[in-house]
Amino acid sequence: KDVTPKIEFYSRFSPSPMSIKQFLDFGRENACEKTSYMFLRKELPVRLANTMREVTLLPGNLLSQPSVQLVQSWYSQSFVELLDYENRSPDDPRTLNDFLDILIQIRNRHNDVVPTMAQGVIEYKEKFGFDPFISSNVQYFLDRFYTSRISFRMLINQHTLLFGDDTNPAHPKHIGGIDPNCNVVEVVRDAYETAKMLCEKYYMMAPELHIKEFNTKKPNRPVQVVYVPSHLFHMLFELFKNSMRATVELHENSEKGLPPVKALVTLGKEDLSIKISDQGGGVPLRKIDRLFNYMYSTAPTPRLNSSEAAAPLAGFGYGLPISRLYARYFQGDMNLYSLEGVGTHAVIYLKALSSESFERLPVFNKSAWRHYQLGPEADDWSNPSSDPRDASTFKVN
Ligand code: W6P
Repeated sequence: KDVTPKIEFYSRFSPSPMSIKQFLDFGRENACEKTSYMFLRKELPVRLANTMREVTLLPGNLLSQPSVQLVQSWYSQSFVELLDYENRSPDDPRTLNDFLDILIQIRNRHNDVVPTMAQGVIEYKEKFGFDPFISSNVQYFLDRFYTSRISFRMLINQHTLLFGDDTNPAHPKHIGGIDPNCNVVEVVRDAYETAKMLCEKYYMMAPELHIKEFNTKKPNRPVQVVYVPSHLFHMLFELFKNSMRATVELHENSEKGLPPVKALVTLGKEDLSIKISDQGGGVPLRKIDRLFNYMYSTAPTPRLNSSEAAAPLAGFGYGLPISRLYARYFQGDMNLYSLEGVGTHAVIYLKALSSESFERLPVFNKSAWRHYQLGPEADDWSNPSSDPRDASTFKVN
């Protein structure tokens, strides 16, 4: 059955962003499974269709790679399965149960989307090499594609956690995946300890952690936020792995031991900020963008040293770019400030208020379409190797 007209139909709707506050309010006040069902049976196909239309704009040579085709087939299958519910009444008791099952099935089908797309990029690079136009398109596309995936899983997780059988016994106060009183320092410690175990396993040592906390709203109270702890953990774990690796590799033979990794957690009126600082020697500014570049950081090509690439603590896969997407997903951000020769500060910004943390979602429209035609921004700055093209022209002989 050809579902192209349905994809076209649903892709004409823009996704409806939810705020964390809305997720919370909906989950708390006698959460209604029928309402959730009615919302999702439309919203999930809308988000899938927006993404599926955008996939087709990828360069043909990338789109045709087997891994990318496989991912596309997962999206089609899930889209078709959701269409089943277009006309199924929420009052039929089987509908809600079937819907729950199908959501779990869809979530599992999409578990390996990230490594499979990465494989597609590797396949492309092996055949066609690194191309700045393609890289810019891939960057634009994957940022949007993975953001859409994060949002899709957020919606599915809320529904299955709120209405599935498994009421989370470890976290009875959580509303689905959201902790209304997420203690940030606790997540920082947890992510640090997890990274530390990996670090010790491979290097037999790990830097210590020093934490400071400033709550300018309620001094002397721990910094809390309404947030998805698993997202915060994901970002912090990635940053700690990077900081630890840099620290150990620079200092492992030093007599003074390892300089600690430092965490600073601050809460202001608008922003909740988390800074992770290391003294791992830093990264020159010229190379910082690469840490967030999918095409650059995926492939075997830029990996100079295969023993380095094999180190599981390495990070430097898709960890950093995807961590930044998690931060941006609810209107935050993540930046790296490196001082070459000394070390790196990584800062995560989150919205302090749950009413301001709306989902930031890609929309498939004319403006998105234009990005794929344009490619990297036209070079309207001087090129040091050719400007002035020939100074001798201006010489007076
Ligand atoms: C480094 C490189 C890096 C990336 C991300 C976070 C921290 C660090 N430290 O040296």
